[in-house]
Amino acid sequence: MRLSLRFVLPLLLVLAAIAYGVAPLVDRLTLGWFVRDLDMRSALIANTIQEPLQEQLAAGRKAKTGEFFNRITQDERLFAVGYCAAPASPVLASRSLPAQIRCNDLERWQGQGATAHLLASAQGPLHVAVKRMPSEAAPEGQLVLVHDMSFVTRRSKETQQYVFYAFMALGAIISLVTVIIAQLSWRGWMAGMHSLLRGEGLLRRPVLDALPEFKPIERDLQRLVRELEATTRARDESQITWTPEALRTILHTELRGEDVIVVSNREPYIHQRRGERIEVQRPASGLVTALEPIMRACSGTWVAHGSGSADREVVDKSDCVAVPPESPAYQLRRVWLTPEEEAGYYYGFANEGLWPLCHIAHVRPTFRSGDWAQYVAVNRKFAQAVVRQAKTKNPVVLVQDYHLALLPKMIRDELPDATIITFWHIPWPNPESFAICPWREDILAGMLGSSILGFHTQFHCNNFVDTVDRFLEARVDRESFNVSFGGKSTAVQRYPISIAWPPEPEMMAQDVAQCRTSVRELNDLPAEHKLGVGVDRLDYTKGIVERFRAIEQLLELNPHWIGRFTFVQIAAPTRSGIDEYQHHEAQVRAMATRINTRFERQGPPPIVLKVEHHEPRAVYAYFRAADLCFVSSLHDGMNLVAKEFIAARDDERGVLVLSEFTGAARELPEALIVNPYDADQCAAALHLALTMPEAEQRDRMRLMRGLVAEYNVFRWAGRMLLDAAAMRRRSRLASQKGRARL
Ligand code: ADQ
Repeated sequence: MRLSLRFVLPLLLVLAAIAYGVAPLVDRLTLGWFVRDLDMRSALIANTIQEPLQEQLAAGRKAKTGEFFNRITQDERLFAVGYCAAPASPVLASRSLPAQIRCNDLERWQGQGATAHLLASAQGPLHVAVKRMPSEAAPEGQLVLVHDMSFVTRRSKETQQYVFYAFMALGAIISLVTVIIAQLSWRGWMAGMHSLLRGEGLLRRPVLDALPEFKPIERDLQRLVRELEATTRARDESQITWTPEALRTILHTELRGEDVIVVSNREPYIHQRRGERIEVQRPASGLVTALEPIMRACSGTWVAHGSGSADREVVDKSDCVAVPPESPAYQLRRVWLTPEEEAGYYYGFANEGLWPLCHIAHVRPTFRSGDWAQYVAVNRKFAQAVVRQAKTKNPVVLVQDYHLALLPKMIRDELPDATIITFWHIPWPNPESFAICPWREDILAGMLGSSILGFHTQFHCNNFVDTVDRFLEARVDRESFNVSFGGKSTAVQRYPISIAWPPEPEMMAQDVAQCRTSVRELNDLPAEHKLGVGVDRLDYTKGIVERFRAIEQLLELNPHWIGRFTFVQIAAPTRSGIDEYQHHEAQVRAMATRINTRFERQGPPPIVLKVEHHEPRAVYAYFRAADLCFVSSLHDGMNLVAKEFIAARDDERGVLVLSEFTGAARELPEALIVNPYDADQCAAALHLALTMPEAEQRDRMRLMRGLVAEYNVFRWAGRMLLDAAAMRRRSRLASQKGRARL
C-alpha cells in the first residue's frame, strides 16, 4: 500500500504538470484551426453576398445596403460586415462594425498567420477577414467580414479542462495497472522465494509446467536438490550443536514465515498481584525453556490457562499479552477457566483420572462423568482459542500434555491442513491398564488428530500403538510407526525431553566448595558430613516413601552411616486440593519423623524434609553440595531432576541413583540404576554411592554430562520441528503431484 502511494502520487503530479504545460500548445493549435475555418467561412459568405451586394451598390441604395448588412449579422457568429469602395472612401457597414476598422487601413488585416486577423474588443476577440470585391464602379472595392471569436476562448477553456481530466484519467489507469502488476509480481516473487526456501521452488514454476521439454531438466534438478538436502541434513544433524540459536535457524530455514502456536495448560508467565504491585513469575519448567526460543524466533502465539491473580488486568481485549515483559517477542493468549471447570478438567479428569491411569503407581484412577464433561468443554475452549489465534489455514500447532488429549482432533476438525505436534510428557501404559478408562476411544481418537505424536521413550510409543490397535478401527504400520485413522495419518515418534545446555551461568555462579559449605551450614551439618538430595514435586509417583524406606534400610544394614549421612528432601507442594495428595504428604511427613526419631540419638537427623518450592538457584546449590542425588520415581515419563543434577556437576563429582522406571534411565546407564520397590537394592546402591572412589565418579559423570549436553532440550524441540517441516514438504509435494495428474 505504502509502495503504491509512493509511486502513484508522484506520477499524478507529473501528469498534472504535463497537462498544464500541454494546454497552451493545444490552444495555439486550435486557434490556427478556427482562424482557417473563419477565413473559409468569410470567403463563402463573400461569394454568397457578392451578387446582391453589387446590385444594391450599382443601384446606389446605400441605406438599403446598411440594412442588408444588419440582417446578415443576425447570424450567431458573424459580428459585423463592412464595404470599402476605395481606400479613401468611408466604410459602408452594419451597426456593429468596430471603429478600428477603416478603409484606408485594411492591409493590416491581410497579413499571414492566425494572429494577423485578430482584433481585441470589449466583446472578446474578433476575426477580421478582408475580401476583394471589384466592380466596374469600384475596381478597388473590398468586403470586410468580422466574426465573433469569443466561442474560441470558451472552447479553449473546455479543451484545457478536458486535457487535464484526460491526463488525470490516464495517470490513474497507468497507476492502477502498475500497482496491480507490481503486487502480482511481488506476491509471485515472495511465493517463489518461500517455495525456494522450502526446497520446492522449481516445482512451482508455471513456465516449467507449461514447457514439456524442460521436464527432464526439472526432474534432474529436483533430484539434485533432494540429494543436497539429504546430505546437508545428515551432516547438519550430526554436527549441529543444539542451542536456542540452532532452533532459530531451523525455524528460519525450514519453517520460514509459518504460523506457530504452542498450547499448554501451564502458562510461561504468570502475573500475580502483590498489594499495589503486579509481579511476573516464571514457572521453573523445562517446557518453557524448550519452547520459548521457538516462540521468540517466530513471534508465535502461546495459548495457556490464565491462572495468575493479576492475569486479567494485563491482557488486551482479545485476552493477549506480549511477553517476555522485558522485551516482548511473542503473544501469550490466556484462556479463562471457572472454578468448576478447573475442578473438573484439571484436578478431576486430568489429575485424578489420567495421571494415575498413565503412571500405574498403585493409586486408583477416579473417573467421574462430571469431570469428563468439564474436560471436553475446556479442551473445546482451548481449541476455539487456537483457531481464533491462527493467522493461516495451516499453522504449526504444538500441543502439550495430558490435559489436552482431545485438542488435536478438535483443531483438526476446524483446520484440516494444520500440522499438529502433540507431546505426551507422562508415560503411556499398556493396553490392559488403559482399558479401564471409560472414554478410552475418545481419548485415542482425540490424540490421533495429531500429525506427529511424541513420547519420551520407544516403550511408551509401543504401548500407545498397541492400545490403538486394541481399541480402534485403525491401520497400524509397525515398521514406520504410523497410525491411519479416519482418513488421516499420525506418526508416533520418540522425542526424549531434556534440559537446557549449558545451564544458565547464574546457576553455577557459586563454586562447588562454597555450595558444600553453605548448604551444610544452613542445615546444621558438620563440614565433612555426607549429603544426599532429592528434589521433586510432592507427588506419589516420585517414590518419596520408597526413598525414605531405602534410607532407613541403609542405616539399618550399615549403622556406620547413622549421624554421618543426611538426606535433604526438597518437596514442592503440588495439587494439594486432591485427597490423595494430602494423604501422601501426611504419609511422607510421618515417615520422615518416624525414621528421624528412630535414629535421633547419634547426631544430625537422617532426613531433612523441606516441603516448599525453591528457586532454581537454590535447587542447584543443593545439587552442587551433595554427594549423591536419589531419583526413585515409581514411574516417570523422563524425569528432569536427574538431568539437572548432572548438569549442575561441572566438577564431575557426585553419584546419581536412578529408578529404572524413569525415561531418563534409558539414556543414563552410568547412573546406579535401581528398582525403587526393592529397598535392599536401593540401600546397597546408596552405600555404593557414598563409598564410590572419586575417579569412578568422574568417569561416570563425564559420560553422562556428554550425553545430556548433546541430547538437550533444544534438540528435543528442534527434532520435532524438523519432522514437522519434512511432513509439510511431503504433503505439499503430494498435492502438487495430485494436481499434475489431474
Ligand atoms: P514433572 O513430573 O514435574 O514433569 P520432572 O521432569 O522431574 O517432573 O520436572 C520437575 C521440575 O520441577 C524440575 O525442573 C525440578 O527442578 C523442578 N522442581 C521439582 N521440585 C522442586 C522444588 N521443590 N522447588 C523448585 N523446583 C522444583 C513431567 C513428567 C516428567 C517429565 C517432565 C518433562 O512427569 O516425567 O520429565 O514432565 O516432560
